[in-house]
Amino acid sequence: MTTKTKQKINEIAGKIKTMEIRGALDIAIAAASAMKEVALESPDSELISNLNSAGDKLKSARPTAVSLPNAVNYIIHLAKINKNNKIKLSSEIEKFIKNQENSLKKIAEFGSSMIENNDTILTHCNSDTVVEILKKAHDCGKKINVVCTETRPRKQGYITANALSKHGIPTTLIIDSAVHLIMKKLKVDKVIVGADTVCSDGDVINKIGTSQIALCAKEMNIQFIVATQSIKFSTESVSGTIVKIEERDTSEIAGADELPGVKIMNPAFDITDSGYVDVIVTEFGVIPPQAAYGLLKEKFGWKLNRDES
Ligand code: RI2
Repeated sequence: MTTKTKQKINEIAGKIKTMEIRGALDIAIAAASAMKEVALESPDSELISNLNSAGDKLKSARPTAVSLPNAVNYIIHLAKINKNNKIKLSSEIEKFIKNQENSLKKIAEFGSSMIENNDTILTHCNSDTVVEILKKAHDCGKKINVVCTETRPRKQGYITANALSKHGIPTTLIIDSAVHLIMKKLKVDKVIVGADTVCSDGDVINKIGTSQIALCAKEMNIQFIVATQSIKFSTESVSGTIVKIEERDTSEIAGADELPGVKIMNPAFDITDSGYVDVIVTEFGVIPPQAAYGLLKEKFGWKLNRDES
């Protein structure tokens, strides 16, 4: 790998780590684009080893969103079957990236059709996928109100609230701990959240706080919807591998001298049991969480049937 490409990989991995590039889909697309550069500049004899080392660097940037290793592993798979044809390899990688972008539009179609006129919808963190659904529902003429959680400690809820408000959608921002109260007070009809990883048993890993919201929704009989591309389905979970929950730096919560002697924990994600998820909206349609394994088998057959990682 040339020094320039190495630097580029380090730069993208660094931006994913610091969350300058964030959101489970965006990190997958950024990694795939970086891998394409590596593929195009590598001599045939070094193609796979260069992609493996770039892929390892990118995958280590954030451990929880499985879209990242799935994208990297798929590019390596494509390189193995097109190793003597760079033009074909390049166009296959482009196709993969385009498919991810198109999947967002399909999910917006499926998801927005589930929204009814005058619905009040609560969302958590910032998911581009959820934002697309809500914008689409609004563009179709449905009157909706959206409640966004602040999403401590990084406050990604601000990004969601800004995007929706700029799009003309009535939006309310609340602190994370107000969810239970506001669900009752504003008569929330649906919760729609994104995902970082979907396990083969239908459990959903998403931004910390999601599982508490799911508990509240269950208690109040509010529909809990997850919107996600299939790239976030975890093939490893089929063989029982547990997804690692990212622990981020405690400085995101409090300064080193603020609470002397106090241990601070900063897990970035949590697991919502499939029993709390009503449906998962994917680019292939709306499925119950119990259908996650079937989708994995059908769409990731290349990964599950052969050892290509
Ligand atoms: P899209 C985000 O993770 C949130 O957990 C969000 O729900 C998820 O990625 C999916 O986002 P982070 O990068 O792919 O903020 O739908 O830690 O944009």
